[in-house]
Amino acid sequence: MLTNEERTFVAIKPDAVKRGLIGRIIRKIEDKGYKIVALKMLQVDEELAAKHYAEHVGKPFYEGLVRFITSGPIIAMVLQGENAISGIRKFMGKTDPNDAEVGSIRGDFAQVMRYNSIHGSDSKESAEREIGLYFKEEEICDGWETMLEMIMRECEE
Ligand code: D4T
Repeated sequence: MLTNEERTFVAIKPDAVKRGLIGRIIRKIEDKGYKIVALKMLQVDEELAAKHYAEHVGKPFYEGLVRFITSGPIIAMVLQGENAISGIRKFMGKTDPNDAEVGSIRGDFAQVMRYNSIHGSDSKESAEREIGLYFKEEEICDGWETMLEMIMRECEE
């Protein structure tokens, strides 16, 4: 059994969708072994964008951020795994792609802060809130076993 299994919300942003990076980003997530327990493509409208980015209302970049996130479809996902919230944040790299480590998603796939390809929840509270914004409980499918879960079940008492 994983000792600190967490669920987190991840979105592939419109820049990455339009650049044809969906498959490559999901490939990295699957290679790492995170369990994708929900996934859909959707167009974020202004109402959903305002809820998602409520913490940024009033900041100078807010209007541009909403314009961007509503500019095309996103891929919304729920991922599950050991320390998945902080793990995915590390995996994504810093918010500004110029500071993001090479090998991270933003480090490898993005150049400009606003158009930084991927979003991931930054805390347990954000994860719960964001999962609830994008998914109904019945859309989350975790009743199956990843290879890592199988290996651990076989090797642990
Ligand atoms: P998200 O929320 O998209 O995963 O990004 P982060 O958690 O890494 O960063 P954030 O919430 O501080 O910013 C949200 C979103 O706004 C864009 N942004 C941010 C921007 O366009 N200009 C800015 O000055 C900042 C700080 C990038 C990500």
